[in-house]
Amino acid sequence: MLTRIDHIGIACRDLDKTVEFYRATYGFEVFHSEVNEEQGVREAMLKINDTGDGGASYLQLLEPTRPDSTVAKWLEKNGEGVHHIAFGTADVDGDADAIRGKGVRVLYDEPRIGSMGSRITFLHPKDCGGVLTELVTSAEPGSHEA
Ligand code: CMX
Ligand code: CO
Repeated sequence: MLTRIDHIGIACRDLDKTVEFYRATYGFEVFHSEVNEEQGVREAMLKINDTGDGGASYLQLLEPTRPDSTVAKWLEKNGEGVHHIAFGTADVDGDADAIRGKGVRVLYDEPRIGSMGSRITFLHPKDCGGVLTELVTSAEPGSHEA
């Protein structure tokens, strides 16, 4: 069951500059940052609020690490802006299977590793009204370095 907005992914060309915009404009601080080479991104997670399911909602600021990455290609075509939304669930495997059964393309056979040791998969934007949609199950507390 999808129980929260886990994050909104925002593509940018300059992560440090974008982090500074969110800090100076809204007062949001970086909760966690990392490089995910598989996804081709350098990212910062800004925590906005806790959620009723024990998780939290974040902004995920994304800068490409290489020109052939999905985010680099997207930036070239669209410029900076909202890249995807992510729903949180305790069971990404079960929810991805259920959604696949409804005829929506799930991009990965098995979930991959996302922010903070989470397990993630994506739904094809063309099957979701033009919205690239991610499903996330957070890592167990304590199983990663924040
Ligand atoms: N939102 C909405 N539509 C999108 C999109 C996005 N983020 N990215 C691509 N599309 C649309 C394109 O506009 C294009 O539509 P048209 O044919 O009408 O022009 C179509 O999808 C195909 O786009 P493309 O540019 O040819 O891109 P690809 O098919 O090579 O890749 C996708 C699209 C969704 C398969 C790819 O972006 C992907 O695998 N995404 C999942 C991984 C990811 O985004 N990782 C970065 C974030 C990591 C994280 O969140 O942790
Ligand atoms: Co994401």
